[in-house]
Amino acid sequence: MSEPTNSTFRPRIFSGIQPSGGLTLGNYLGALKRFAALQGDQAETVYCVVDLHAITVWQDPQVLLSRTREAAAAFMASGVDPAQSILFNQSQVSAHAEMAWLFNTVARVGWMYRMTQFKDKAGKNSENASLGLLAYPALMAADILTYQATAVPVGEDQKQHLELTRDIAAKFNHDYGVNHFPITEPLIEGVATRVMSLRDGSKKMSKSDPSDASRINLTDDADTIAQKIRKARTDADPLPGQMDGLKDRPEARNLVNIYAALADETPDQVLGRFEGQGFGAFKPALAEVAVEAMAPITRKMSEYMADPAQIDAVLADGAERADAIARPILDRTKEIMGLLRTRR
Ligand code: AQP
Repeated sequence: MSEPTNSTFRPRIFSGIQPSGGLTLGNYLGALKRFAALQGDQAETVYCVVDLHAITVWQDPQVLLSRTREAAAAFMASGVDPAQSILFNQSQVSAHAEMAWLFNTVARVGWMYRMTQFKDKAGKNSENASLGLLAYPALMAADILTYQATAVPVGEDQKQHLELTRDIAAKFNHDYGVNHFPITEPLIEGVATRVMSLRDGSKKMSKSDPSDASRINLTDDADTIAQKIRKARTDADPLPGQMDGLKDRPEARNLVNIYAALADETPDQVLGRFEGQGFGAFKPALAEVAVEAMAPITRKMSEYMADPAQIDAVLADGAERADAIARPILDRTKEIMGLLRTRR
């Protein structure tokens, strides 16, 4: 059996975001902004609010409902157009959960224990973590491969899970002697693939970080954004003319990267203008760029959130369209595995 190549498959992009908290600037720059930019290219785009992933850690049911709608609003406010892309929430398309079970039989337990996100999230008390948190990457592989997606735009933190998706696809293809799943390409591009916490340059900006000051939320108003940037941890040194000079200054590097990503410039272009200046000059300029970029998104999000019925209609339509792609691929997967199909 020759190795499958992605040219065997129709170009299709899949990605998702968990409604496990309010979305952040990290989600915007690492994911949402790029999701919007990939529309209308040659590939079909399928985007998902992954609520089944969110419940791998406890979620208040009422809060989860509203965060799911808020995440959908954030997709649309960031430029994901439901006419150009399929936008839905994961739990409405049962093929994801069914495929995840099939992949639980393909993936190996050792693969799951190696995942750094599991180690980080389960912490010292891993015996007490949900089984879902351990199996999370098999569901993520299912999200992607149920659409035979050929490419997945993600931030750097998801790279290891993407590699596991490729391992599952390759093992399935090998074990059953088929070319059924593509070996999905990760699209980890740009200067903001890993936006760091504003309080600690060694930690990723994350929606579930207990410190609200560590992140910029997509719902923060202009004053809050400016205040968080003003208080962001930095150092006392002036800025160099090039990124090489920021190797050992993670907080400074992070703020320059954020500026560059928001302004659609390279970090060296940004530093070219601020060389020799300190954060007293840089932070107000960054706040201005951030407010200018984020204010329209925050405004559109609250407009969408004012009409939850409209969001629900978009998600219902997206779920129908997603199901129409996913169902035949799932059925074929079951057939390949020898699961008897008698209902038509
Ligand atoms: N800090 C980040 N920088 C760049 N990209 C990021 N992403 C998340 N944080 C950053 C990207 O956003 C997409 C959706 O991620 P997710 O919501 O599925 O989960 P996550 O990666 O675990 O994000 P969080 O914010 O850290 O969520 P919690 O706190 O619930 O774990 C992915 O493409 C991710 O790479």
